[in-house]
Amino acid sequence: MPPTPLTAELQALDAAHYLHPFTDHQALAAKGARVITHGEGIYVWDSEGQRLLDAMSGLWCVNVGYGRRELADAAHAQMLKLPYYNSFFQTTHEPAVRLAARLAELAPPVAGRRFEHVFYASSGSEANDTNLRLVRRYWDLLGQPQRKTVISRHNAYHGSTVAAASLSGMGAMHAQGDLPIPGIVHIEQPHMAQHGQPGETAHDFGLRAARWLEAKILELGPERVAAFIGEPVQGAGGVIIPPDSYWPEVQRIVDRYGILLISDEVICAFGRLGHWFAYEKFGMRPDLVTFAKGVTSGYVPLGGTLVGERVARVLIERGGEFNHGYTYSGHPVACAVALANLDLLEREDLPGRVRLDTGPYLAERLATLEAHPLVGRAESCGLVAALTLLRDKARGLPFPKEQAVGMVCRAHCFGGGLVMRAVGDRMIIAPPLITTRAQIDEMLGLIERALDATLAELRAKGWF
Ligand code: PXG
Repeated sequence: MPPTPLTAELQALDAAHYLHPFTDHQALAAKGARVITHGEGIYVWDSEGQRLLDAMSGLWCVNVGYGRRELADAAHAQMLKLPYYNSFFQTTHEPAVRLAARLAELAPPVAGRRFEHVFYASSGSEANDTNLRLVRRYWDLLGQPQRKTVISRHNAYHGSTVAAASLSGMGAMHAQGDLPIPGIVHIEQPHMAQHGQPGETAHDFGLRAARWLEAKILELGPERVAAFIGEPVQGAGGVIIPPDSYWPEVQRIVDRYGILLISDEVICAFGRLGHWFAYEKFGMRPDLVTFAKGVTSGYVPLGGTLVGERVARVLIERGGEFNHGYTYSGHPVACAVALANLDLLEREDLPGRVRLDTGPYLAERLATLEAHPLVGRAESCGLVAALTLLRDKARGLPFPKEQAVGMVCRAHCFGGGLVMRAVGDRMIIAPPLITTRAQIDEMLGLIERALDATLAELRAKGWF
């Protein structure tokens, strides 16, 4: 069927004028982008009238689901009252202040100390740029300016600005633009399927992976290392869930060498893993916590950093002016929407629901998919999950890369009314936190159908 006139018009204008993020523009123009028109609950609709169950919460962010009037009302009221004002020149405004105080209250204390301060940005990338500035400023103020290097991990995702892309461990990003910038180095990720040894337990692998950090610190010289940054669970890298032993051992190592720890919780915070903040779940004691996405459920852009007292005290008491900030730091509309969003998360106890009910239920249901001929492993943590597609489960053999089997499966997901993401051959979901058990069943049904269709296609091609 030819597309509707609206679809055709928007696709033509899109191809003519809109450079999409992370997109092969020529290939997309030839195909035509799917036009999403509206959303409600855990579903979105496209301009051809197809309903899609959005198992990716937009881009890991629509935690409270689509169509929440409370968030629209908060934005509307704030826009009429004070749509914009800055906090650069000794002024402030109520939404930014209230949100900072609210986040300070929500964030669990580490080692008996609360996170008392917040620095605002408008995205996760900007917040991680702020983090790089903050950690270097911190060590300068302590008279250790040689402590500049930040250690990150291969296959990490920390954003797409020059600093954030450098902190990220994505080779394809680094290859475009001469990255990483100096002073950012990477160690291997705690990905057992990739780096585990035969017979090694998950516990032992977690310890060994954490000790790659210690080896790197010793190689660089501890006096040159400013911070270590990591996502508690890697998201964009394919939902890499570290063994329980990993973060406590990382914590021991950063403590031993006095290095700052940055927990990048852009995906993991605000209930995604069943907690307000993921550092609580993993036994981390971070100095800085990056947030974005779920803080507003993506309704408006907002990001920032929770700044622990270790850094905040030095910055405040010794720092004088910190020459850093954004026009939209603490944007009043974004902060007002965040406050309304936190109200919803709290009122509906979405973190608790994920931790005690829907997270365990999803894990239980996903485990049944391990019986499917294509699914090697099903892994989940709260409401993020990954299914690894394998050519030969018994021998743990992957498909050849050039067959792009994840993309084959992804196409069947979309065709069947399900948004699921492919990272290589790992099929990823991160559904809205309002997803009910019945909707998890519905989602699993759609996943199973997509897997069956993928299997049929692979068999027809002689690839399975
Ligand atoms: N840190 C983490 C852990 C993220 O997941 C960012 C920082 C950057 O946030 P901004 O707001 O600048 O995009 C992210 C973003 C994907 C995908 O393909 C993931 C993200 C962004 C775009 C695509 O999974 N995460």
